[in-house]
Amino acid sequence: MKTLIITDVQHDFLPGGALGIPGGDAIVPIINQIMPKFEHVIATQDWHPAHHVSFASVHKKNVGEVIQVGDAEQILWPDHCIQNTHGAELAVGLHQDQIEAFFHKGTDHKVDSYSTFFDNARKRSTGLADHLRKRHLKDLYFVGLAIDYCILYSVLDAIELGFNTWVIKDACRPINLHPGDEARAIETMRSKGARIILSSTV
Ligand code: VGL
Ligand code: ZN
Repeated sequence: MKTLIITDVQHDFLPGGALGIPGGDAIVPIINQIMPKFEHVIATQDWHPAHHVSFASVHKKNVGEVIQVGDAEQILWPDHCIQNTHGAELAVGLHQDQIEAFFHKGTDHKVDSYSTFFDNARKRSTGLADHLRKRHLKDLYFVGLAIDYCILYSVLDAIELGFNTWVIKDACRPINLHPGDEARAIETMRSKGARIILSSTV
């Protein structure tokens, strides 16, 4: 059965948001249009406590700088997707009646989390994999933001966990912190076995 994973379609990732992604709002009608073609729909939310380790403000550094946190590199972002704020809510225009479960990531203030399955230290699971396995949901279609972070790392984890994985490219957008990040993300996902498709072929 086909499961749609709507990834981080939150106000802070839309144009005008704290970490606004160009064209982020343009994917909302596409997602709404294809949603009825899926038997299962799940949404994820980047869900940070205030003063999260990934915020440049916490370290009094500039957005985009990279620092060392423990043995991991951490890219510094603007304050974004703070729990229970408007910026962390799903886009107003997104149809929500078909969404059967919500999963939150980035909740530990000391560890960032791009994948919707595990935090970046791979210590904490969000529970998504168990949820899918219990229901025998094996075919995952990813849409949302951002294709070069959350989608990329979620897809790589999904493949490693044994799920069949598709990325609906025109229903995703990149941050493109470095030019070419989107193309590299797509190539990496494809080379690991993800199928990259367009919404018109779902
Ligand atoms: C994300 C940057 C910072 C994402 C989350 O979900 O793609 N990107 N936090
Ligand atoms: Zn984040």
